Amino acid sequence: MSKSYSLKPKKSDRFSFGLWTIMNVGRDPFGEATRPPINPLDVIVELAKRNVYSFEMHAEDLVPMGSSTRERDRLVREAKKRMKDYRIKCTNCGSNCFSHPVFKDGALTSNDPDVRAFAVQRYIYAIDMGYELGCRLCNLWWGRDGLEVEGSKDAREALKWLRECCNLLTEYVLRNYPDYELSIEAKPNEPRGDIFLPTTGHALGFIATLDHPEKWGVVPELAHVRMAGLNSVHEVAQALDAGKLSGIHLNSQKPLRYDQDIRFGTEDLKESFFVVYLLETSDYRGTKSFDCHPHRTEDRQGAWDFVAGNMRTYLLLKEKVKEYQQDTQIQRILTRIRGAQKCLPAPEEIASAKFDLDKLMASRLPYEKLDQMIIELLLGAR
Ligand code: XUL
Ligand code: MN
Repeated sequence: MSKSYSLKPKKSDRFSFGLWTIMNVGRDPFGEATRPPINPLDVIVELAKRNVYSFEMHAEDLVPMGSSTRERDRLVREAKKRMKDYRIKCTNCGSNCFSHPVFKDGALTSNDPDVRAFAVQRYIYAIDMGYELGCRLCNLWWGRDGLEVEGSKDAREALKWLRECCNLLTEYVLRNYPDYELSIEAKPNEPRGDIFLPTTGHALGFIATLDHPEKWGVVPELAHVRMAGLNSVHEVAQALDAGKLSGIHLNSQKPLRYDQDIRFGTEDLKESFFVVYLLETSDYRGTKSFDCHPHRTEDRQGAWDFVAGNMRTYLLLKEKVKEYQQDTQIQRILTRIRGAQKCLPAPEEIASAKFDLDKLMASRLPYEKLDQMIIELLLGAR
């Protein structure tokens, strides 16, 4: 079946993995680690060997919090050497402002201004490190910025604090690295009961209120969308429509559950297909980054099977996109359904127009047929 499919990842596919996805040791809230730890420098090399284009990281994935400047410089030097020797880039360097207990009640929205300032300092640290590694994006996932006890924070105040911190980071970037960009990765909950700005749409609305909205984009994550029971295709489409898709986190998730972060495509094949369709048919030129982790039943080798599987599924779906575009029956139905698209006339003309509702109601929309064709295409039956 895969005879004519090209399923070997190429640098030009622009695949990416978070260092943290491979460094994941299988720990969950109810169980200890099931895999031995792996050094981030080794992850960089192993990803590169598999033709992965880039990695994403939190500064703390490479340089643990509390490291000396000397140790930081050594690790950054070592990372740069491997990146050059093995040809792999860093395309996002954020900060882990969620693991350390100082962030137990939030980072950029802690009620304590010193904690908020410390979080800004951590993001600045990440931006400096990213720049040194040739990266030009700092993606903010503010996992601790939320609450469980509604009265514990004033939600309007929290938004003000987020805005203040985002503006400070923009100011820093504009002064020091004008070509650097920032982005927001939204998530509805976990680890907090509720996280502020729970969806990409919320983030886009918020970005419009910043001092320099043009410096900010969004990084939708498919699993985060599905955790809220929403449609990941539409979320990515809105980011593209706004010209703000800075990156994407591809993975999979059973809807309305805890954050499962499973291998791309496994739980939501049709939605994944349409996300690939969007990415491949738009002017998006960013990375296709996988943010998930191997099942905790896997050992270290299993983590590399997981890496290969994510990329292979994407490439398969990309082949399916080609087949979808070349399928004359599917395209004929699409033309019939969408063919009558035209701009609406002036509102005054609309206001006085006569509509033949019987005729409008009578038109058949062959969605049963279309959907079955898509299913059969994905199942390899067309
Ligand atoms: C958490 C999540 C993070 C961010 C990076 O759900 O997606 O791993 O992508 O901080
Ligand atoms: Mn993510």
